[in-house]
Amino acid sequence: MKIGIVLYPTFGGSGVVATELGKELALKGHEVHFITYSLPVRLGSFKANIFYHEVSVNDYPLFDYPPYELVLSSKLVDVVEHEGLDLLHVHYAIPHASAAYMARSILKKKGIKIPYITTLHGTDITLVGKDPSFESVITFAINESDAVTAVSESLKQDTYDSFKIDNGIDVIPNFVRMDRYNKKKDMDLRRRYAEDNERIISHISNFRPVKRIDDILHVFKKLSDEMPAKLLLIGDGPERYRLEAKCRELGICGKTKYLGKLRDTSQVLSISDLFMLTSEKESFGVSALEAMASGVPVISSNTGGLPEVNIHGESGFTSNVGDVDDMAKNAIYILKDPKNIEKFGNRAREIASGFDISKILPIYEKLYESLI
Ligand code: GMT
Repeated sequence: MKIGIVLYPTFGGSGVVATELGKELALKGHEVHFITYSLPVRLGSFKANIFYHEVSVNDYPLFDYPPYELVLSSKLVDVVEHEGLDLLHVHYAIPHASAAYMARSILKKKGIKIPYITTLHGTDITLVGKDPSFESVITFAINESDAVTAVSESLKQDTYDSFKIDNGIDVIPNFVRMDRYNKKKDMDLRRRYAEDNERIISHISNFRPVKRIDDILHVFKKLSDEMPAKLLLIGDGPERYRLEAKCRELGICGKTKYLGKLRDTSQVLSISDLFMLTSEKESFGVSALEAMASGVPVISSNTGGLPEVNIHGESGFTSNVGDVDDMAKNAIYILKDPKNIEKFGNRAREIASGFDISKILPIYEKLYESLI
């Protein structure tokens, strides 16, 4: 099949999932065309069957707001027509679903039929989408989609609760490549960050307020009062300055390291003893799944789709949003006993293997085939 993938090319979860999906489809022999405004960060170097079409918006003095969605729609028309695509798969409803709707309508006038699939990722529904200034367009573009998928049962329900949707929604969970997360613990790397007797706790995100990283700092303060530990924060974003100030306030700066944005997180996960994700909202939590695939137990909030990934009492523990006492209690329980780290870690990897790409890719392929 010839598949057009529209995505945000950044470190955000939806972009990562869309890029990894495209790479896997290409490996299986499909022709994949990424259509977005810059090279997707996870795309890496040249790969067979993969093509990239850049959407660049010219800046005219008249425009206070350059019309990205219109330029994207025109680009979709162009690529579908000239590359002979079979379908468009758009990740993140805003503005990709409405751009795909526009492109499909234009192409219909030209006698070309192109279905579009919209994959909902989370904030396009739970945060941004709920903004009344987007609502009617989102509802329309979702309802018009030839197929709609959501990355968790929880997100599917949120979508039905928040919008007037009369279209079906298939849940196709996010995935992981297990073989990429089976790295052996590199002791030299580990010793760069921690002494042998210290536990390593890690977190990966885009440092937005919805991640509630303050809670991680509070939990870390409590657990590091009880045992030697280091906290590794991977990623970057708007909360960074405030978090650094918070670290100073809590007196944990010497034990906290900011590693910045990493393209490949498998190494740092391989040296972690515990992963934390304490979000206010989280439709799925790909970073938690990647930690689990690395055999790392997870302490998370129980919001959104997180309990569908991090199974309470098995791969780690889930707590109510903001309940830092409960999170700290659970983290200490796991970290105090190396046997617990191993037991929860092994189960985490086992659960993650249920989300291996080999299980999820055929579901997408089947959906594509049903539409073309
Ligand atoms: O989590 C973010 O802030 C990024 C966001 C995105 O849109 O890229 O991630 C969302 O999509 C990911 C991939 O499906 C999910 O794993 C994340 O849980 C989801 N984020 C939220 O729901 C907050």
